[in-house]
Amino acid sequence: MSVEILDGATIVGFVEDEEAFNVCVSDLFTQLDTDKDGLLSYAEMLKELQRLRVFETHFGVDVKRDPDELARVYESMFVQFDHDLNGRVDLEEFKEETKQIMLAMANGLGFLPVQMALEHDSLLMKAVQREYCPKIAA
Ligand SMILES: [Ca+2]
Ligand SMILES: [Ca+2]
Repeated sequence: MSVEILDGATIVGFVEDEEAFNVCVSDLFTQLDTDKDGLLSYAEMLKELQRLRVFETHFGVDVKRDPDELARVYESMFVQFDHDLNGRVDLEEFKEETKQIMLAMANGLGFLPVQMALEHDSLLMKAVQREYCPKIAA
């Protein structure tokens, strides 16, 4: 974890740089796909869903602590990714939904830069690094 300065424009710039974004998302997908079958199950997605939810809590969107309710939150997030509802998230679904989520984050952030603790392998960290180290995108 490290604390970085982030604003909406940084995220939008990252998402709109299709090549860099695709590489980063594919990379994350491969990392999450622990059994290497090319699809993400709910269990495989859980780590990423928890990470996304941390972001939501950061903005006070929801603060639920009841474990049953949390499980429902994660399940509904998973269904959001699983566009064809076959119980697995493929790379296309993952890319599409990640893009939507990141754009929604960018909207939430607006133009005001905020300080945020980011995990090193998270997409948001990649968005930040890309801005400061253009070599990563190349
Ligand atoms: Ca898998
Ligand atoms: Ca699916």
